[in-house]
Amino acid sequence: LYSEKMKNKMLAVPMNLGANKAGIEFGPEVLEEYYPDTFGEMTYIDVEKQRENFNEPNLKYKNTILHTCNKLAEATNEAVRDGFRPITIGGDHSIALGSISGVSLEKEIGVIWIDAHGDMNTDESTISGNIHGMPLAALLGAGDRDLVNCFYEGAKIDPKNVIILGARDLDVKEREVIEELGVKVIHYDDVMHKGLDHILDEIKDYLKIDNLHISFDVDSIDPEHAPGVSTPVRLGFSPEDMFKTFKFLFKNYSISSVDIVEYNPVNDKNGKTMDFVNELTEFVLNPTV
Ligand code: B3U
Ligand code: MN
Ligand code: MN
Repeated sequence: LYSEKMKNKMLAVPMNLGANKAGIEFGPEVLEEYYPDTFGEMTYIDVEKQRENFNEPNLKYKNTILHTCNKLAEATNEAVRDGFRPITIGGDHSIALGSISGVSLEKEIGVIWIDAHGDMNTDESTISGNIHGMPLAALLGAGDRDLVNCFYEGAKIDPKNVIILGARDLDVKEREVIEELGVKVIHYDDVMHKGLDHILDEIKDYLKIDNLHISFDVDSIDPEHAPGVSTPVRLGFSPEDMFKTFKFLFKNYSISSVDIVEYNPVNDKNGKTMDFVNELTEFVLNPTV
């Protein structure tokens, strides 16, 4: 086990404005109610509504999202300085802009972005205008300046230290941003064709960095097993494959920090997404490999 046993700091961010969809904001409180042993110790980062400029339809709710991400970045930064591993429970994926910015100020990190989507849009490439489709691009220095300069100025991570894993729904112009920045994408197609073991070897060969942040979007999982997300995409990882992937990551890297985002209890069926999120979080809190 490469990752030392670390104390965890659980942060909850009931954000739904990045997805512009109702339901995701209830994720943390539902998890806390049903699984108090896992989620009972979370510190909430409240979403305080800011005045918005609705002349920016390509950056919906930017001011409130940025305000929240700055507060979250303060919290993850303090956690890292105090020797904790920050675990951020969403909320939609826009909050990764904050969680990662707080950590990257303290240490150089790589990022594995496990997602059906790329979240590599900019305010120019986006179709939806939803900021949860943009955080990875902003962290790499692309797109709206205010997003790029969240918490501190400039890019937070280096494209050579980033992998998008499991993509199966990329926008056409988003693909151009990915190409321009040179970010490695392992499409879900590749996982199906090559097999997970081969893919994990490929990750190990590519990501030559000690400290790794895992940004996990629940919609990376097959909607059959995790329907409780805001934007389901057909196919995707089985829960077993994801546990195997997490074990591999904790074994081979020093995991600095983790996000678990986009769980939407409103779309869940029989609590199966909630149960999965609980199990995955239990593993993250107490990893055994
Ligand atoms: N790429 C689309 C869809 C999307 C991104 N992230 C999620 N959905 N969850 C967009 O809106 O940018
Ligand atoms: Mn995402
Ligand atoms: Mn997604």
